[in-house]
Amino acid sequence: MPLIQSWRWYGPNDIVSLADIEQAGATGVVSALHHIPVGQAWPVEEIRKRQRMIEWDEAEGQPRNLRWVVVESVNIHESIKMGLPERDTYIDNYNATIRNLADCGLDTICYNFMPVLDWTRTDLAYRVKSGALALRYDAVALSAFDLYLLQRSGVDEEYDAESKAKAKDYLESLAPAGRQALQNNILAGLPGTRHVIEMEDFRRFLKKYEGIDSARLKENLKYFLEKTVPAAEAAGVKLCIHPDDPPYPIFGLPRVVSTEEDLAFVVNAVDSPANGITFCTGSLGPRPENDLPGIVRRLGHKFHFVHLRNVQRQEGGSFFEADHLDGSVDMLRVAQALVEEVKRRARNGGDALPFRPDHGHQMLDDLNKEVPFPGYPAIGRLRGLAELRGLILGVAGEYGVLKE
Ligand code: CS2
Ligand code: MN
Repeated sequence: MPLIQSWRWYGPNDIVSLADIEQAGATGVVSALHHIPVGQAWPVEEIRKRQRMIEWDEAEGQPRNLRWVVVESVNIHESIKMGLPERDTYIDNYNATIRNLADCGLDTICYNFMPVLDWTRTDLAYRVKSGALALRYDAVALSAFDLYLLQRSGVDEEYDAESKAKAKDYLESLAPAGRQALQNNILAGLPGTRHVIEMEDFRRFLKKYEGIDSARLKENLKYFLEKTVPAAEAAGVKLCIHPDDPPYPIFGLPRVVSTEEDLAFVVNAVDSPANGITFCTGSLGPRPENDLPGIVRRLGHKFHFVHLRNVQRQEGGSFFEADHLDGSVDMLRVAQALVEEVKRRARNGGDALPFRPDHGHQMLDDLNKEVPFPGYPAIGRLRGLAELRGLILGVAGEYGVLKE
């Protein structure tokens, strides 16, 4: 198999078991220590504990056919994104985590640089044609929240009269429970936790970011890279930044990892094999001008990790998560470009490239379950992985050669 098939596992609280992951056909596991507060160094013992859990089958007394291949994510403390004086302490902690992971043999670390929120959606149970449930981002719903529930300072000048009218109509169409659900959906975007940010805390964070524009955020990202990439390179670790989701500023917060130009800025900020990219088609996909196969061709040599997911673009910047081989992302051409990239690596002795199905629909029996982590039910991802595996093998002309 040209790319390593991997699967995100949230740890012992995940309703999908390691045995399930083996049955799904993945050999790589993507995991993180979500219980350690952002900013603290990850202790070696904790890392080893998780690694053993993943790789060693206690009941059978033998190794599993799974390896912890990517750490997703080691999150970045807000003071680093904001460029506060205490950032250096947090950067030291980050470097300690890098070294500790390296000591355990873990060499790929994914992170993102989105202020305050991670991915953001307005609907976590949007019914698609098949009857399955998907995550959706509705730009009108987001503006309704922004204008009339959050009531962010200065928000009034940011929307034109037409958008305000649409947002108002939308809000009025919602019952009180619907408004609450909208708020929860938007403020629940931290993968691996069930934590929903309180409105007041969110307002406080937004206030702290006043005066931080995209130029400043980029400077802060560069500063972070200048201090961490050398540590990563020395430890033999590859850092790989995950793009913004959605790939444009929201709530007045800048986002600076949304386009090919942004990705080029990151890799040029510090030129090192330790400074790379997590290529996520679902995050870059909502912007039609993002030429995904072209990005693979031009920047693929900097990829350390790949997320494959589709989005169906809708009017005005809205989108929903479509089936992996359906929607606006041309997954065939992306797969072709990725296969070219891994063939190039094979010729030059480069590293293997892990990918995972990023999100999946809630479908079949999973509709009867409570899925604790939105976007991460078993069956929709199993379907996604199976389709992507077939596509990649077909494109590579390796159908039937299921070897890593
Ligand atoms: C993930 C991201 O669930 C997802 O969409 O791809 O949340 C990703 O884990 C982080 O942004 C990476 O730091
Ligand atoms: Mn992703």
